[in-house]
Amino acid sequence: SMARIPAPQGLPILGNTLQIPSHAPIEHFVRVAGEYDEGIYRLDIAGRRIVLVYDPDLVAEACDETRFVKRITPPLSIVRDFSGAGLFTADHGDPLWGQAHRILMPAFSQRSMKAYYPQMLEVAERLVASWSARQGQDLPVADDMTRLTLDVISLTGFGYRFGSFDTPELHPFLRAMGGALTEAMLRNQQLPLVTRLQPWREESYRRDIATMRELVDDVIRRRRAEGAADAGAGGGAKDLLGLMLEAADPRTGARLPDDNIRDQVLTFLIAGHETTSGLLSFALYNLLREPHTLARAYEEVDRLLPGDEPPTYETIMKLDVIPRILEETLRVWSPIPAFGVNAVAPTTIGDYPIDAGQTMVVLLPVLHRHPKAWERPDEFDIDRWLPERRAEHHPAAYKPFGNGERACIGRQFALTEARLALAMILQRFALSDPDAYKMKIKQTLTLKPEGFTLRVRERRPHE
Ligand code: MNH
Repeated sequence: SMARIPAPQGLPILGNTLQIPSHAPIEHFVRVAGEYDEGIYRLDIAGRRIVLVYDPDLVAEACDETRFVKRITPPLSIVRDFSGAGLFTADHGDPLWGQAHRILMPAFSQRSMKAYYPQMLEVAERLVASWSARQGQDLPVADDMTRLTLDVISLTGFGYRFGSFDTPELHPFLRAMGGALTEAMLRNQQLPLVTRLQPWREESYRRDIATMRELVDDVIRRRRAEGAADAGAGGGAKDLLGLMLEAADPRTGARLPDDNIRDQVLTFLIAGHETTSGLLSFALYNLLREPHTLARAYEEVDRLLPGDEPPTYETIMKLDVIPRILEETLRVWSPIPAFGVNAVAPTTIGDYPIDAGQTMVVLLPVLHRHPKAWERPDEFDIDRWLPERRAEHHPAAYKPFGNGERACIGRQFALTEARLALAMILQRFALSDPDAYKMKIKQTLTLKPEGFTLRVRERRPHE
């Protein structure tokens, strides 16, 4: 027998639109989830119906790719205004997705991570040098992690230097990106009429998109001027941009059209840094609150990286405590808090009927702390990620990188970069948080801790 999907009461036409705080939609969705033990509920937002799922058994069904696929619906259809048919915002079945995916896959192999390592290290050294020069000051964690991750993806992917640690202000690209992502989030929850009533927003949205596009054109122009032969220090023609400009799709023989290359460059500039920055910021937040785990991390770093020498790729791959800190951080604070899939045909999940085309939103903060899947879900416990305990995990209760063929292509890249950055921070610095920061989430589609600062002191002061 069929059950009814529970739903909070809404208004005629507006549905639940007015109940959603415009700058904190995810916090609201999580709060509402607390009222529905069913693990599923629906909302009517700005004329669309979405079904949110967070019971691990129901999520397992929503992750069945024979019945649910990624369709570009809001907010991703809005992000498409600037990222076009880049990998993130390409529709299921778009041939450009397959072409770009096959061309770029080799750039995300383990071998490629090793090839990027010297450049990752170069940027991580800029971070620790910058922190060393600012000992005792309040360091803006999310801003500095953004400097690190933006410079890493642009250098390894495109041979392009932002030089983010050279200036006290963040690069204009970041302000434009923050503005555009925030606007996409707001438009997702607004009737188009309301957006149209505020024409200045359209104007600044267009300006932000133009700023990002100009940067992308500059990245591509520089590479074309250098020529592929001597491009980039660490990999040249084999980096993301080199592959896109040179390589043909192994299946169809087709090359990527120029406008798609621009969409991909912007996609990677955004997707390739924003979330990893959040991961590192949340990881540092967790470490300051978990002295026992922090001590274990220092013990590991002191054992594997005893002197002042920068870590090698091989050492980074030997780490065990730090990667588990990252995995547990992605459980309790997933930088991407939700992803969407759509039903290909009428179906059911659990006892609930689902219409063809229905958008399902997998709500990660609730899934990742669901008592059906996790013991003591609110505890930060890196030993959940010991090999012997992984097997006990519910197979659908952990999705920080999304699902199936549309899961994150940059997972290894992010985890390699984050291991390195955390290891170097802990090798060099004692951390403190004299203001005892209280978590305040800032959402611009992705999540970050807002206003989080920490202080550092060299562990082995140089004479
Ligand atoms: Mn990433 C897709 C999370 C780092 C490039 N990424 C996704 C999705 C999630 C995600 C979730 C699926 C979204 C959806 O289904 O709509 N990504 C992360 C997290 C981190 C991350 C939590 C860091 C931590 N991502 C990175 C990095 C890169 C990257 C680093 C690039 C170097 N991600 C992508 C791309 C996609 C994606 C590209 C789209 C993949 C596709 O659909 O083919």
